[in-house]
Amino acid sequence: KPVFDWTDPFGLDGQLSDEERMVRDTARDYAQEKLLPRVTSAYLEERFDREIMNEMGALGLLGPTVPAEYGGAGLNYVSYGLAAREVERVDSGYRSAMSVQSSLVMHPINAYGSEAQKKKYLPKLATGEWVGCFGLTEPDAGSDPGGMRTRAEKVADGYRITGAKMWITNAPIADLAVVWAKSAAHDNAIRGFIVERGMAGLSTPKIEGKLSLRASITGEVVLDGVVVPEENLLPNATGLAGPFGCLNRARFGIGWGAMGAAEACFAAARQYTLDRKQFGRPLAATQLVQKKLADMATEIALGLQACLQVGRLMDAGQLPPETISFIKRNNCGKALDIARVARDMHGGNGISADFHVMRHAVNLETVNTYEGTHDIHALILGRAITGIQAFF
Ligand code: TGC
Ligand code: FAD
Repeated sequence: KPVFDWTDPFGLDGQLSDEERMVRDTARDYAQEKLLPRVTSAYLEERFDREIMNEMGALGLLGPTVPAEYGGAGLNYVSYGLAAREVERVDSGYRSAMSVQSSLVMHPINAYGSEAQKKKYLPKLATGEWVGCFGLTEPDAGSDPGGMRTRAEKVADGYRITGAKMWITNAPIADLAVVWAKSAAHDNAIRGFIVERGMAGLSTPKIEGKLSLRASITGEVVLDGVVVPEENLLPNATGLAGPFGCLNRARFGIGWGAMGAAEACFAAARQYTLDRKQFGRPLAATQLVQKKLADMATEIALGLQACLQVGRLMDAGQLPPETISFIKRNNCGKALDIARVARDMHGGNGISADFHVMRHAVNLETVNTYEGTHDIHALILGRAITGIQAFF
């Protein structure tokens, strides 16, 4: 008789290829052995350890879908999602660092860049020798990036960029930024530019005092008339479809990653309530606790199965972008609910950093917000379902 496995009720493992399992196991071993031991101090001290980028690079976790000729691992998107799940099982901030580098920096250079740009930047980004960031959001343009104010004007041999980007993951430690700006020389269309550290007029101040995602470094990207050479314009992306093409991939990884955080909280709540006795018996022997565990297991199993199907469609080139909103929205929202309930099930211990669940819960507040908020993805789906846009 088949045996129920609470860690994998739908047999996800059996639906993966040998290569996908190997990627997952490599990412899991790394995350558990190298990331988990340092996450609590990093979180409490609001610190991102720069060498993590080199460690991830050495394992092929940066730009895993980028072709090998540019330093990537040439893997499929299901493998990328499985790696995101394992890293976020430890901390959403570490997955953030990985997904920004992979989907928001390496992907646009690979998909929209010139041959010279690919050769110059991708190998160094793949090893983690260089760190990149992605500047789309501005102080007055978050959910509505089309309202951005950052401008590029044509000057001799290049473009002068003026504006400010806000809430940018990795910005303070980045060697380069992929910056999106309205370009006067291209009918005010949004274009992507590669801005390098050291260019005059560029600064990337750190945003201090975050109460969420504290093991990830976040900053501004201030562009005070930065002149970039013509060869730093991404030649093959015009309009919002450029940045959205990157967001599709990052949102896909977040769908998987949020489930990793949820799995960590579910496993912790299960073990805690089995071990903890009140009223003379384990908390797990109560009906209320068992219902909570059953709800968590259900949402995680459904969420992961959806991720796998979305990944299979993506790898087959048959995925409408709107479908990604299902897993970005639902998995982030459900992971946040699961983390909050897991925190509650730990009682007073639940607020201690030692038990990890509250860190996951407050991290997931950000994950539920960035890359399109929960409600923005509802509106993307609402538009796709009705044909009527309700953003304004
Ligand atoms: P809309 O009229 O819908 O579209 C404008 C153009 O873009 C195309 N497009 C897409 N292309 C590819 N993939 C998609 N998902 C696309 N969605 C739209 C569209 O076809 C059109 O192309 P064209 O050629 O006709 O011009 O644009 P809108 O202004 O009405 O957009 C509305 C909305 C709400 C969907 C959009 O603005 C949105 O998604 N807002 C959320 C913003 C967001 O997600 N920001 C993320 C910033 S990056 C970040 O958070 C990184 S955190 C990373 C980490 O640390 O892990
Ligand atoms: P707003 O757009 O002002 O939204 C505020 C609220 O209003 C939300 O609840 C939203 O759902 C709601 N709302 C907005 N419009 C509507 C509407 N039409 N109808 C109904 N409700 C609406 N951005 C980058 O470009 N690069 C990064 O690397 C990056 N990293 C980030 C890291 C962190 C830690 C954080 C917190 C953010 C990051 N972001 C990044 C920015 C992120 O993408 C934005 O915060 C997000 O898109 C929301 O924009 P906003 O904060 O301006 O909120």
